[in-house]
Amino acid sequence: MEHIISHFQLQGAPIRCERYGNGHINETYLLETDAPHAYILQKVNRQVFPDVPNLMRNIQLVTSYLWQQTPDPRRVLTLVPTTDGQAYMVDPDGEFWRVYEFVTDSLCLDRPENERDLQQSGLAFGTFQNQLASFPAHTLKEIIPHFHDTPVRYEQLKDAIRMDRAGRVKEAKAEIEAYMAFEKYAGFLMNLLKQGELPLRVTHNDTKLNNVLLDAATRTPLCVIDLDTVMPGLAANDFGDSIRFGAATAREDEQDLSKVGMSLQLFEAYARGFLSACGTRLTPLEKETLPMGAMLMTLECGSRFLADYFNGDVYFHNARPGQNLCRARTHIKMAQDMESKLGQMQKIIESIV
Ligand code: ADP
Ligand code: GN1
Ligand code: MG
Repeated sequence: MEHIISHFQLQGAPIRCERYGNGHINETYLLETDAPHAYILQKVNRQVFPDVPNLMRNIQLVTSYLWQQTPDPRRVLTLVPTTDGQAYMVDPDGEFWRVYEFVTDSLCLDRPENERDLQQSGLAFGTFQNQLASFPAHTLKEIIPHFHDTPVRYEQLKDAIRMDRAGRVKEAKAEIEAYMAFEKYAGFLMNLLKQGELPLRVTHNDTKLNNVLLDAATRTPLCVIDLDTVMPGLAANDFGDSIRFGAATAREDEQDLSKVGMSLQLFEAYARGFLSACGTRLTPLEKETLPMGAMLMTLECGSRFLADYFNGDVYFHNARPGQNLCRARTHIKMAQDMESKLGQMQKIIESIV
């Protein structure tokens, strides 16, 4: 690790470097120096991201664009260059490492403590989308093709079932059936996109609550992080992924399914924050499709957890055996709850608009 750290232009000498955060993809460390100064050191997951140079190029383009609007290292994710001025280094094993400024006095939440926290995260992601509204989208590389193409994700689930690499399909017949019962919805947003009814925007694509930092003192938005998947996408998906995670009544991997559902109060809180920041930019149809975005992102993410379970847990970090199956179960339960609440969600959006 010392060899890797020595490649970056740091203030002070390193004194501590420990695993940090609850991300499912990258290997993240909090790195502290005697300056004193703190950094985030990350090994980028190259199984998930096969084209790290272009991923890093996207992040550089987006963060320098945001920096022009808000030149403040607590408000824009800030890359720390290597000693030879690069945005990342490659170690002898071919692993990619990068360093960010640690955003100090910030909160990263896995659950909102109250409705206001979620409203503030909505404000953060809505503002992010607003700030990137004029960003030249064509300069961004599509880092994971079909990332939020729900019908393709369903096909990937079916492939995983067919291959049954880990021999687990027999344990999850009921879950498979439940997901398949929702397949009829999968193409809803992608069809509107193909018909030219919905616009592509520069979106974050991974808008969960723990990808935004709030100011620890005021609990107001500081900085949107985890920019690996910034690409052209649909506003409803950015909205929906936040609802999937933040408006849930239980954790992503809750084992007691009786606790799992979507809270309409939290839904409303997020919608208020999000729409107050970017509502005027969205078309009437984009606003109308926000509830569907919530349900589809929940189904899609759940189908990805289930597929990963069948593939032998090769994509998402798993802290315990069966965690992916557990996540898939909460997500289908959430999607069922959302289906029954689509009308109420619609009314909430109309009341805000
Ligand atoms: P992953 O793709 O694995 O989710 P993230 O980039 O989201 O990786 O980082 C994982 C966690 O590390 C975040 O949820 C957050 O807690 C923390 N983190 C990441 N970047 C920063 C930063 N610049 N300042 C403070 N904390 C950060
Ligand atoms: C991953 O990286 P992280 O933990 O913020 C995943 C998202 C999923 C999410 C589920 C690149 O997000 O797509 O929605 O887990 N990121 C990637 O919690 O696949
Ligand atoms: Mg993350």
